[in-house]
Amino acid sequence: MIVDGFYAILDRDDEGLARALVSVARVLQIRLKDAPVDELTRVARMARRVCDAAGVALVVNDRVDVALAIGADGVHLGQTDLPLAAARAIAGDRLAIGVSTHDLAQVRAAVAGGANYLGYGPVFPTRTKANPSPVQGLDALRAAVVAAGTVPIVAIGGITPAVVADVYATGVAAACAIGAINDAADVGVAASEMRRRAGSRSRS
Ligand code: TZP
Ligand code: MG
Repeated sequence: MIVDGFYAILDRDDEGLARALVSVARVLQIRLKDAPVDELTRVARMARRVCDAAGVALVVNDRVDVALAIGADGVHLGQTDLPLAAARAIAGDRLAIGVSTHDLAQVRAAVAGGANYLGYGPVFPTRTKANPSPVQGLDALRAAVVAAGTVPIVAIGGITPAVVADVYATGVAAACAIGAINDAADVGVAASEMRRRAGSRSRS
């Protein structure tokens, strides 16, 4: 799975939103924090269909079992989810494994543990995540890119069309936004605006 450009997160059971997101993203993560696992599985199958039609990679948040069951390309793990080594023991090379990181020690540990890509943030203040880690800023993001070496970093947290070019300028492989698109009055318009401001880094 190649992590590059714009990385979108589907945070609800909404096929229209999924279609808007895959029109700009190269990777779509499904992240339903409050859904029971049967609902996550059902919505992930919908997302799989939408991603296949668009040629976009699909990542499941939190659940290695669901990711394997629905034929996802990857799984995304936080610092308190199944540890990376345990996930790798289950998934082998069938899934790319992404790990959320919030400081340089976590970046180094995830790289040493063989993560395929890293999330890093929150780069800016966010209202989307409950109990977010401290805001990192662009300088810390740049340092994380250096520390990660060849492992791609996805920047997350408070990213809007207005700052997405500054985020790419740090050297990250990808940028991710939830609220700036998903919570917009018109998600199609918001996705187009993100595409315009992300320039060549979005799907064209
Ligand atoms: N991890 C760090 S910040 C964040 C996650 C899942 C939420 C990002 O959402 P938004 O709306 O793009 O700030
Ligand atoms: Mg998690």
